Amino acid sequence: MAIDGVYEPSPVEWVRNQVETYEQSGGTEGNTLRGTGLPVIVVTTRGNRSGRVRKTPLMRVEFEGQYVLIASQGGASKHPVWYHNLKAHPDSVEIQDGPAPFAVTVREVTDGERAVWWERAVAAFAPYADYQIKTERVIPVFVATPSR
Ligand code: F42
Repeated sequence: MAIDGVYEPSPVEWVRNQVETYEQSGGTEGNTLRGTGLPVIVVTTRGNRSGRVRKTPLMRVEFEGQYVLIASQGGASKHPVWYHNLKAHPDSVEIQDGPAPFAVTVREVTDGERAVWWERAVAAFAPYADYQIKTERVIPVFVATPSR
């Protein structure tokens, strides 16, 4: 079921365009990170302050039906805003990985569980390791499980 509310596109043009292309093509276009050929998904969240619907492309890291979401933001010093959206509304989340979005529940993982998922993420997208070196924050890791 779609998340109710007003959709507020990203203020960043290339991110906004990627979401639009992905959605309009049913995931057949705009489905890789520019210049890499590596697959992306589109994650819908609810804004933790505005309550508006937000859409964020992230790398596709799937393992046995679950997805890992890495709040790396290129190794920036602050968490991306969507981190706070997921923490505030972990049950108002959808993933699009192909033609149609589906509902998921997310949880942040820590310690040993984080280490296992982090390794999977770096295997799929090696730059995550560089991003962790670049920043003093521990990059948050979420596991997203499809709702039944
Ligand atoms: N970012 C990652 O962190 N990890 C990835 O694996 C990743 C992959 C990726 C692949 C393709 C691609 O196109 C982009 C990719 N990105 C990846 C970048 C990602 O899509 C985001 O652009 C990036 O992580 C920054 O996320 P952000 O949520 O900080 O985005 C900012 C620019 C943004 O949209 N800000 C909005 C704004 O209007 O300024 C706010 C959006 C928002 O959610 N607001 C909240 C609300 O309530 O509505 C709260 C506002 C607040 O201040 O608390």
